[in-house]
Amino acid sequence: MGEEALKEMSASEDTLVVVKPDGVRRGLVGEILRRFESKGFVIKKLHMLTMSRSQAEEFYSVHSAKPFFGELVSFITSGPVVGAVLSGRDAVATVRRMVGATKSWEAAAGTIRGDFGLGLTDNCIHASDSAESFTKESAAFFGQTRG
Ligand code: 3AN
Repeated sequence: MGEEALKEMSASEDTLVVVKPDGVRRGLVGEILRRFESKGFVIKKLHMLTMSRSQAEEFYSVHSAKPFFGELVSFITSGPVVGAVLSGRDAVATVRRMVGATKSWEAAAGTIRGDFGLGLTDNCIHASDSAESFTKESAAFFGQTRG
């Protein structure tokens, strides 16, 4: 295998996105996943579920000391969500750029948050911010599900 091909392989990583309850309620699951597939990411896992309170607390544990933690947990448990493990080049950073800024009203046009909402807690989608967060969050999200 050539040096370029090896470099290409090592640049591939996994990240987790979760379409939040507002995104699911508004029928945006297909549009959001389409953007990632069109970009070239491969969906390695896909699962719809409604998080329990304890699952949400584990999922958002890095934010447990934040003043908005309660709001975050209430919102993410308010309805079904769709989680996907996406695999591809520089996935964590590239997916975060496609997701856009946390405050949807400030997010750039062309990003998911920039195109589909005005919310803060209800900002359509969550995406892991590091490889370490991906490991923790996907364990919390997928738990014992197979595959
Ligand atoms: P991001 O999702 O862009 O990584 P974080 O990690 O800063 O944003 O925050 C996690 C989630 O917490 C956000 N997606 C958003 O839903 C919520 N959040 C962030 N800041 C606030 C805030 N000041 N008030 C309420 N919710 C917030």
